[in-house]
Amino acid sequence: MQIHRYEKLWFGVSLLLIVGFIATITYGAVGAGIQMVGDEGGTVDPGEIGDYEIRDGTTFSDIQEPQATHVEGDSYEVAVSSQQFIFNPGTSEPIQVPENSEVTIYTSSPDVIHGIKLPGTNVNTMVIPGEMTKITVEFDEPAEYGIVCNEFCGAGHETMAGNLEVVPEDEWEGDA
Ligand SMILES: [Cu+2]
Repeated sequence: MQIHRYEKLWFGVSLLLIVGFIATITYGAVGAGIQMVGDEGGTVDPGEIGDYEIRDGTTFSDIQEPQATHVEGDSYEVAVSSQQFIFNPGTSEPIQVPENSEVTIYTSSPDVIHGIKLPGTNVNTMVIPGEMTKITVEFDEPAEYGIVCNEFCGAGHETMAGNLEVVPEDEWEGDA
């Protein structure tokens, strides 16, 4: 069978494109270190997120402080209420974590759907009333990050923002 030279060429080019598409999708899914937020945080009564049990004997409200709570080694935890139209903590004073830490953020909403995003990190997820969102992020060096809500959540949505400070180890005043 005779196939025209150009037809062969286009056949080759389109095959290459398909392989390219599959390669970029595969890279995005596994190579770039992007993880989906799981549902292991479980559910929570939106009216009582403070009572959510982080682990035995420690509730959400116990670690809902601007200064991250030390767990063990370099792991820390912080609980944030994402609500109309603040992050508590985060908005009125910055969340503080030490450098070289692995921080697990627990967040939920007592009212409507919000988002939590720390530009420049892997933190970017929805915050849904009734669900506890659990996300882990590593901070290797001192820095300041903004926190923004990226789900439209009402009339004050555009003001819903906060800050997170990664404090140098020698200036860290919390537990280590
Ligand atoms: Cu919001």
